[in-house]
Amino acid sequence: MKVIDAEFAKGFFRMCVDGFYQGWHERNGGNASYRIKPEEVDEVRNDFGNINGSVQDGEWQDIGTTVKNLACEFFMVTGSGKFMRNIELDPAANVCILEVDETGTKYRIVWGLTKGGRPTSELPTHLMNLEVLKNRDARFRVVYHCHPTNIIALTYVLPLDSEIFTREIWEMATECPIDFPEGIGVVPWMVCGGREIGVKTSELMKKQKIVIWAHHGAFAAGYDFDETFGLMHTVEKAAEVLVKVMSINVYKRQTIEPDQIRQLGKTFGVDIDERFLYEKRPGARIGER
Ligand code: 2HA
Ligand code: ZN
Repeated sequence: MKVIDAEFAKGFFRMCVDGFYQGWHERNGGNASYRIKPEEVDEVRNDFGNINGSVQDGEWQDIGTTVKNLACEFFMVTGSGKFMRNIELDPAANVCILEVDETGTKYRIVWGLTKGGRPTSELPTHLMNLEVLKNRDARFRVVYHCHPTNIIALTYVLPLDSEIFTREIWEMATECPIDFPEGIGVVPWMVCGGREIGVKTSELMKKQKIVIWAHHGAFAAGYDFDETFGLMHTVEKAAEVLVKVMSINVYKRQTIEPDQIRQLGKTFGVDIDERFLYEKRPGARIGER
């Protein structure tokens, strides 16, 4: 089967393009990765190395970090400098499949990037996240990074504190504590595109599946494309509500209270992390404890 006809590839392309239409991928902003299942690799293996007559040289390159637990696995990832918008028009030119070698330090491109290029600049972060997530629960396969406006806006006005961010976002939509009961991770501003920010992000991905990069964007992880995109969409929607609430007033007249969040946990059978259910002092403004 051709890669572009495979269900996993179609799901990957759709997630990227849907993000563009949400306004989360200006220019070449954002990137995505998917740890391909062995049976899916088998389905498309005969399409590797030859796209429209353009044969990838398949040279091994340094990842820039070590991901031993991903050795010999295959990944679909977006290309560095490529625009998500163009994935709709020509997926094979903007996305690639790469293979990680048996040491977990090198990769080679086996499909895609037909007009040249390299995998996303955030490859170290993607692979380190996928490794941590695989160790946590092998069903995790998708990591998605985008630049959602309201989430980014909040990183200028809320303390860069995971507990406060989570709590304020949770209060903005009933589904939030149910969808991400482990809360939101927050990384302070750092230079992107390297190993250091990847280490920091993957540390948080040991427990959480949504991590915000201050003044930059967010990373979401999930078992499949719908779950991952849906998680990002849910957090960004709640962030939009919070931006509107904060635009009207610095206080809330009423909100979803900690005991009500606990009730949600019981009703829906999810383990809500008590860390985020701190008592606020009377008269606290939004973003204060
Ligand atoms: O340009 O979003 O974080 C791609 C990015 C880098
Ligand atoms: Zn980015």
